[in-house]
Amino acid sequence: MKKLDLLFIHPPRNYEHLKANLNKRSSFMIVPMGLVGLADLAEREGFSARILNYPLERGLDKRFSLRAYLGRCNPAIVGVDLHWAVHSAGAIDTLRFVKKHFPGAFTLLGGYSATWYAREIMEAHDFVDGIVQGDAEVPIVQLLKDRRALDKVANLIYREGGKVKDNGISYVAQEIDSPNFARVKLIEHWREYIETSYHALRNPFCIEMARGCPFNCIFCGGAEYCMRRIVKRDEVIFRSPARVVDDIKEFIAAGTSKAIFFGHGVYPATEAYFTQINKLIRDEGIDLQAELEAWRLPVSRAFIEDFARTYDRTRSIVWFSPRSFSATYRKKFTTMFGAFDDSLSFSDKQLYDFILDCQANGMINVLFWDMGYPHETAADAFRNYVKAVKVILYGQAKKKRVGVITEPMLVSPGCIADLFDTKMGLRVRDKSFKEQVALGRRTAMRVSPWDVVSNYRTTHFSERVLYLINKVTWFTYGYSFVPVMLFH
Ligand code: B12
Ligand code: SF4
Repeated sequence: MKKLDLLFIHPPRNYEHLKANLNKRSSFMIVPMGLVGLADLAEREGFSARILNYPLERGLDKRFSLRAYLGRCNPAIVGVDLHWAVHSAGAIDTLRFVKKHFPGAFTLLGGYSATWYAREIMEAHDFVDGIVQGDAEVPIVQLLKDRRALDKVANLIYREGGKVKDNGISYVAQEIDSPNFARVKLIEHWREYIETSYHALRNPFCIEMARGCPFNCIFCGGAEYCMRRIVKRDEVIFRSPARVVDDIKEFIAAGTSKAIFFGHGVYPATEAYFTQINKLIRDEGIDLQAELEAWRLPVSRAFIEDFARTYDRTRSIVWFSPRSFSATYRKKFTTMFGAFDDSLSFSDKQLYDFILDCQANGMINVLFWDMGYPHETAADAFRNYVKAVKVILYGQAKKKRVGVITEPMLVSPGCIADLFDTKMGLRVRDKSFKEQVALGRRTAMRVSPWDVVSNYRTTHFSERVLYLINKVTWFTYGYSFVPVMLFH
């Protein structure tokens, strides 16, 4: 049988609780968007490539056998994504299984979390042959072309003569126009993937637009400061608007969905970029529902109007994370950490203007509120909660579509809160890969509020208290979505 050159497997979060999570958001079945680009590049270089989404396959067929699938396609390289740390247990168990039954396959990991934990993983798990650290476009092609010259593969950490060798990170993508990130047909059961992501998980297909972020939100592993350390990226790069629209057109042409999620946010410096994309979408007459996150305020009224007239306004969503609705806490945070992280340095007026502009243009707003910020006291949390309730009640009285959500935070590996936790009044658990795997196995992590998980405490709130507040407040927020669904 002809060998498949490259098989990517998107792993489940864990195998222990997979059955309870199938077809739910907590199955974590979204595939890293870069993976489609890698499979596309491999094909264009003349190699055969597929993406298998394990949690999706199990959701479609409870008796799905990975062993039988691997037997059929006989892959030379099996790459498992460990982009999100929540997949630590599932990713490592998948590769262990692959090596056990198909010892001839080259077992590979990649993604942010695999990069952060690369040495620990290589030293503890001899069934992992290599990890591509950081961006993988050039390394994956090099690996496909010659597996006898591993020392020449950029960004690879691998084994030689029983020793771990690290080539270091020399490749950081400077252009991402050439890959095609929307060739969804490279994913097994791609139609079902798009439909399940959208309907069951509420996650429209994510469109790749950029690499990196210019901001330093303290809980984010993809912040500028962290990107420099983890993947050696020191500047944000963007795809050209025309290539973004090419991908959107290719995605729509697949015929399964007309909904997308923009993979980069809007903030003052990206308004012009999005405006160019919007114009191309209008010029092409593409009928599209879009979801966009505002990464910083203000977002100008002109931009919101432009966005609303480009996309299906009744179903498009503009997201924003105020983090705290309490202006008092925001000021406190900004005084302490604002020189570094300015995410809380907006005024109530900017927040309300933003919501009212989106509402005046008929769109839905979803606002994320986080719990357990540094030095947030019970009084801060109470003010935060009362203000959130006011926003909900105001929206309902005026028949506005504003939903408010909170979920407990998991500290991302290598983020600022992880690196400097004790200096910031936090105490983070699960810092090593071993602990991430154990955390992954411990809980079913069903959707809030039934099974919430956090991995840190603050000076004012224990993990237990964060957990309880989340359970209690969740119902208020759940209720905020009633008008979002009712008022059209
Ligand atoms: C857009 C985005 C999303 C989108 C879409 C993501 C998608 N389909 O890729 C949505 C909203 C769906 C999302 C969801 C989640 N996200 Co998110 N997301 C982002 C964001 C803002 C940008 C990601 C990005 O630009 N990627 C760039 C693309 C091109 O890279 P890529 O897909 O990773 O692929 C490249 C490499 O990583 C590598 N690679 C990836 N996989 C593999 C596998 C192999 C074998 C190889 C060789 C290489 C390789 O090669 C690719 C090409 O170079 C980042 C923040 C940031 N600034 O980065 C957070 C971020 C990545 N997300 C994060 C998290 C935690 C999540 C969730 C777990 C949140 C949750 N609790 O639900 C979920 C997971 C969903 C799931 N598995 O089902 C964290 C990850 C931290 C960590 N180390 O674990 C980040 C860093 C934000 C944060 N708060 O810290 N996310
Ligand atoms: S959370 Fe902050 S740092 Fe992370 S991607 Fe969003 S805006 Fe950038």
